[in-house]
Amino acid sequence: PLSAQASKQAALVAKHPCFSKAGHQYARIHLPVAPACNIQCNYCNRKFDCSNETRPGVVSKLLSPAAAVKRFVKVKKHVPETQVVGIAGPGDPLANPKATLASLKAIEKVDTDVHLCVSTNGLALADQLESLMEAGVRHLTITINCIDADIGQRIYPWVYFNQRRLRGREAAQTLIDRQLLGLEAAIKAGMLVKVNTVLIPGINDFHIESLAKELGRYGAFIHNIMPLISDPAHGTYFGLMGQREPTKQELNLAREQAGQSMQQMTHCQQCRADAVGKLGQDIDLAALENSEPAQV
Ligand code: CLF
Ligand code: SF4
Repeated sequence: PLSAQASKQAALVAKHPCFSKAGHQYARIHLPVAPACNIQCNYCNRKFDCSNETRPGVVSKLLSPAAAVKRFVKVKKHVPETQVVGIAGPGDPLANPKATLASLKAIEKVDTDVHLCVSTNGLALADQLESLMEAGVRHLTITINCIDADIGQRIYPWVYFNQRRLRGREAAQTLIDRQLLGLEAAIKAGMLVKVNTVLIPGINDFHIESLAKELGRYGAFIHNIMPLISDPAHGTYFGLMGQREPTKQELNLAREQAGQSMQQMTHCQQCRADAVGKLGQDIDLAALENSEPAQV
């Protein structure tokens, strides 16, 4: 028989398309309510969506919390399988705590069944965890690309923390410390935590195995290793620096190495911050928005 904790976890996993392949018949909606970010990643171009969770290259239109709830109500009517509401950008949800929390709370009011999900770089997580728990968030993603500041300083040019813009090793160490603090606290609080890692050849590929070991030690639920998208056409810093993307073989190898200590997610679609629908079967929002107005 499952323990109370384990059966609670199983229920959380079953209806989430990202946390288990079995959840593929369910859909998610991302609410693009969070424009600002508190760090800079070399794989991000702030003109586009957050590469935390999103493929760069397409701008998503920001929504106010009120407009976001209207969109949810409309989408839920057309796609009743919508079981998860996620906030994943286009910046960092926790760098926009007002809009993020207002949206989550408003969703709870119109639908108490839907699962709330947040994706963050983790810098502000320890400070925001209580509010997230209070809002009913139980699914969390933290993007952790390394736990070594020498590697981190090649990924993050700056981190804005405690009213100071940090650079170099100090920036990376601060981010890593905050990510691990937040990871530990979130797991302790009972959240189901996924960790996303962007695989960057020559930068963190040799470090994935030890990273995964540490994530396993902390008790993270699942690990999602995503290939870097560095097409210069997207204008990311890595693209401009000539950083290449990993090959399929390199991605498989990293997943195999990390798989020794962490359950691997291999069906990620690197969604936009305004993605809607089942994974890999995104819905045409424009067509939906032009249909009849939502009743709220
Ligand atoms: Fe969205 Fe992310 Fe929640 Fe899923 S996406 S906030 S955990 S509801 Fe999923 Fe999309 Fe991959 Fe993210 S397929 S990019 S892992
Ligand atoms: Fe861009 Fe996301 Fe990194 Fe912020 S955390 S810089 S939005 S990829």
